[in-house]
Amino acid sequence: MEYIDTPMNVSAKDIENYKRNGHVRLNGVCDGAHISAFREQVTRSVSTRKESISAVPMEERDTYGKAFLQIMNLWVENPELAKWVLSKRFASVAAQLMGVERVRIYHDQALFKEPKGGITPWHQDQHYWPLDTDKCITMWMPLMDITAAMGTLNFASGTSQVGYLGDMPISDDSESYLSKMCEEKGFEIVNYGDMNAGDATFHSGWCLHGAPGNHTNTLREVMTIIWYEDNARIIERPDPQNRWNKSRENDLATWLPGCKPGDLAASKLNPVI
Ligand SMILES: O=C(O)CCC(=O)C(=O)O
Repeated sequence: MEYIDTPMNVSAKDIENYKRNGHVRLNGVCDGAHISAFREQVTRSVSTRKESISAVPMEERDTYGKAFLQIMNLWVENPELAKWVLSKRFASVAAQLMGVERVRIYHDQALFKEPKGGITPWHQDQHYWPLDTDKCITMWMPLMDITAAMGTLNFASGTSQVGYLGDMPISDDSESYLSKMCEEKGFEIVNYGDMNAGDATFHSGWCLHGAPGNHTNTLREVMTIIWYEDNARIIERPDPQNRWNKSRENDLATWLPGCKPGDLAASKLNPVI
């Protein structure tokens, strides 16, 4: 079997840590012999997209614009990259951490933090996702060796078990409100520091996280992939828990085309792995 379709075994201790903290770091998820091929396909796809160049000077952008270049769902345009994004190796790690048999892909995104790029404000990813399950996970993988000074993620341990912390899209407001909340509630903040290309952190949809700015002159090249458990549904409408917001509506139209509230979350963009 090809390397990328050979499942990777995750230890019971790493699974336990993920369950407890909502995040975990695993080294060598893509090994040194293969990461350059993955990086080549990502950078090839990124270079074809207009979002990969910002003509606006850093100091004139808002906080979100300073945080990173965000280039989404690259796999659909590049069959060579699709082999990586839809690979069983990466998906097997996601499935083991969440304790499920099969996952579906939600979307991928390259997150390139530019030299002197700004902070990534504290946020919860699941604020944006219309998925009626807590079993959602992101793999965050540097495509090059990176130092903490380039902006490795900060995680607030245990927030994944608390769930929804407020209607907070990524913004200056989410940064100030959620950092104050972390202090008050005493959530431990973990940053895994320098990482080699192909190491990865995994965090759950409700795990509060952010990142410092990129204090170096080097572009931080990171690829992310998001999966959720197979058989998950889209939140009903009206929702007794009142979970609908504008971001979830946009995500439903973009990443689950043709699906409606209450349906299985299973559009043509979400193959099972
Ligand atoms: O790369 C970053 O700075 C932020 C990443 C992030 O928020 C995510 O992958 O969910």
